[in-house]
Amino acid sequence: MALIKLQNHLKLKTPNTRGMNVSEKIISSHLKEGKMVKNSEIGIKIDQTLTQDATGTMAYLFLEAMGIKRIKTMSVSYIDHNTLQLDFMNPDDHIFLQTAAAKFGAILSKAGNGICHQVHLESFGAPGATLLGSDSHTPTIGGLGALGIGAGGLDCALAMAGKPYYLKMPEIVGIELKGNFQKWVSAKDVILEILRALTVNGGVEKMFEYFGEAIVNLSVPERATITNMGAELGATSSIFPSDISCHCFLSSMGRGKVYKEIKADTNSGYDAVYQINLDELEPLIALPHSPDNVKKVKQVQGQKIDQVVIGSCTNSSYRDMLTVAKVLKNRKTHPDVELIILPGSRKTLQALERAGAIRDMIEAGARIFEPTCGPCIGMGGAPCSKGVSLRTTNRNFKARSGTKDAEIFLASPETAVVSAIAGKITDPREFDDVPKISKLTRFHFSFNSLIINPLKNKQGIKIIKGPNIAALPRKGSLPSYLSGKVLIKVGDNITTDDIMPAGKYLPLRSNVPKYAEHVFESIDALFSQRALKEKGGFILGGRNYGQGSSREHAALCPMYLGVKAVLAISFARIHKANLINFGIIPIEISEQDYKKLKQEDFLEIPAIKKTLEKEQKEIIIKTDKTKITGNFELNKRDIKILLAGGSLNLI
Ligand code: MIC
Ligand code: SF4
Repeated sequence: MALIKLQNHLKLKTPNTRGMNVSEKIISSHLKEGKMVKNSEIGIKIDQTLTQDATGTMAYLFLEAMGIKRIKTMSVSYIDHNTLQLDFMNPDDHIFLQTAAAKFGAILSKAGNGICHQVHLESFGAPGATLLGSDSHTPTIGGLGALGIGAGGLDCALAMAGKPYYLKMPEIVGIELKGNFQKWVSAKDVILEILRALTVNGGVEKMFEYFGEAIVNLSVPERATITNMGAELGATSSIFPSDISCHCFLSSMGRGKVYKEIKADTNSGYDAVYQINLDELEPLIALPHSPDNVKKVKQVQGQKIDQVVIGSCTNSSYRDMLTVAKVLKNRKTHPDVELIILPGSRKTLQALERAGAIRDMIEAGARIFEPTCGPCIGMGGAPCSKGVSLRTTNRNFKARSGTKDAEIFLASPETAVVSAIAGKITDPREFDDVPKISKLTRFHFSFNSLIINPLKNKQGIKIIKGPNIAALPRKGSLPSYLSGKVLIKVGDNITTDDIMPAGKYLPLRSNVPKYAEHVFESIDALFSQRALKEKGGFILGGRNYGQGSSREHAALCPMYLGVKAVLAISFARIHKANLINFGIIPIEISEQDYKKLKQEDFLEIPAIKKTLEKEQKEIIIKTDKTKITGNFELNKRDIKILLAGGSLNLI
């Protein structure tokens, strides 16, 4: 066990006697509303936003519905999740995004330019800035000392319109890194160790800040691997200080000018502190079907694999790719293994090409895919039936790869490449010596025709909407009384992938009525038909309901089907905000009551409107046989939104 909790170490001293840590410095310099008191609501100014094609079409439709003329933030609209263009639907989304970016004044990163988080790190991120992204891995930017937060597209649209972003002031957890990595151990093993110890809901309402003697040796892309997968902990964000490493990285990208130092004051502290001794860390691996199902690689060594995928926003940097290429040089991938490699950005791809790394990969038998999300989101590269795929991605939820009965393991690029050669899961420490890789101090830049900057004059720009871009569905304000059946009862840690599958359905992201046909499809194929037949009803969930991605379709499509409230033991942060934004009431219930209720039960919530209007915390829910008490964890603003039937109605 490399991670330990430190008692009474650097704990927060009283606010007026201490300095600030990095998270507090950034939050306080952006604070618009509220006080930095743990768990109370704050509103912060957003400097930059990021959207991607799978969530971006909605964000821009919301901007249009709000009547916004020109956005107020530095915003980049990325096309990276779905670039396969199997028919008109996907390219129509791309054209919509390109024309909407031009109209509203956002930068467009076209299909093929790379994965949003990797490109943002390389080309747009700035230490000390706030970045709101309609993608749960937006905290990747924390590797550069910026505050990145994932949210739904509607919240991003509001930020683009210049509104503050509201969140609960998180608990700030310090993670001290000390010692040195053993050979073949890397950043991915750090975050897998944290996931092993703290689990997928261990970060809810928390922000993780890294410090300690070992961080000087970590480059920005290594730090970004760690902050990226803070999303898998359910954390609000994760961050490293901005120091010499950031300066080197920004200079190598030709952006040294945006560097500024941001370090924690020496008399600052954290709400809780953990320590990881890197000397004790071993290569780790997450087993199917959850990123926190972590074991030592040596415990599963020998497991035969069919596929290895190296890439995704977690591990697709030049550093990771070059390491992989060096290992592959003059070697061959195992004949029974398909090796797919996706560099994270076109810039990285170009640098690898110049370094001869792509040649080494190709000669070893790797398939090189375009820099996109691809197999990570089930958009191509699916494993065979019952296939075993070892990936450097960040999520291994069941069916996410596109193959329902496939088994996905998550590990570092080092473990992945060595296993691709061996044909089975292999502890890389049993391999030859670690290849030496030298840092690239300066990336070569050619004109990037895949980045389109907004024109100053937007006269004559028309947003083009193909037939797949459907109108936004709306709902009325909250009625005084709710009733209906429990349409489905699900267990703990239900992901937004379970609620709203992505993969082959990504082209339907701009078409809510069509996409809604697939709600809960992998758990219960008849859900959407039943919901429509019953004219809506309730969803019953366990703990951490809605973990994972930021996709607001997991709220928007159930809303379209008439879902009125979700009763769950607890909710994941982004999904809860999305439910509220679309007028679906999140109601917390006890574990005992959860056990009492079953699918098909008829529920009545007689006084819903009055109870919310009076800001009461509890509500009586009647069932056929009994009564249970539901709880609201809502603030005044949430209540206003719910009474109006969603954020758009309120605006
Ligand atoms: C994911 O990794 O699940 C996604 C696809 O990037 C999502 C966003 C989406 O569903 O479009 C995320 O992480 O928020
Ligand atoms: Fe794309 Fe996967 Fe990263 Fe989501 S987790 S942004 S799908 S690469």
